[in-house]
Amino acid sequence: MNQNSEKKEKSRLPPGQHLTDRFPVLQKGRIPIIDRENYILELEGELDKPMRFRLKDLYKIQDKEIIADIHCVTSWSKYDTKWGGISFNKLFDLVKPKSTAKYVEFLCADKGFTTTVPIEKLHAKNTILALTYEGEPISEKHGGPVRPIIPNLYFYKSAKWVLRINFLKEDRLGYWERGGYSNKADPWKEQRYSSQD
Ligand SMILES: Nc1nc2c(c(=O)[nH]1)N[C@H]1C(S)=C(S)[C@@H](COP(=O)(O)O)O[C@H]1N2
Ligand SMILES: [Mo]
Repeated sequence: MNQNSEKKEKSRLPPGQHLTDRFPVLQKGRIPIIDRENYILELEGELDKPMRFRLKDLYKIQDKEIIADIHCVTSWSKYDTKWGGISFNKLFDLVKPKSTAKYVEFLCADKGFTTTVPIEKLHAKNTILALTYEGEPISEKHGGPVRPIIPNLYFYKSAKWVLRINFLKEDRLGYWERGGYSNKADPWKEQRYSSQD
């Protein structure tokens, strides 16, 4: 590796992170098992057209694949993870967020887990509502059947096992955020703890 490419590799890793080839599994409690046949995703809150989707209907509207580096606040990063699913722009075309929709809250099957992001974070072009990982339906342990992938923020914002997406006027702290982690969660600014917000 010449000096230039070494420098490039380094700048790809946010401050305080180290690279792993594994794919660690992290959640607050047990892995919930979701019945994919009867799964329903609800989009509600500040929307002109609140909607419910069955899993097979979500598969029909897939429009995007991303290859993303992911960064966990516990300091591991993994390069080039490949996810497929639905761009949030496409979802927004369907449910039509009102101008009052400023934040998006994800509510999950492991009861009590929530996380919220400002709506504009979901417009980033490397951000999707994911259904597949490396070409296969997302496994149970990695949050299947449905999870957002938001690589620009620490990975705790990429909620696993999402059942409801609630569009909010005001921000609302999530599970790890109430527990002392940053609500901003930008790995490049190393926003790890709520004391930094
Ligand atoms: N529903 C739910 N989503 C969650 C969590 C959780 O506890 N529950 N943990 C978060 C954290 S801290 C991380 S690092 C990633 C881990 O995702 P992975 O297990 O696919 O690596 O999921 C995030 N999403
Ligand atoms: Mo994490």
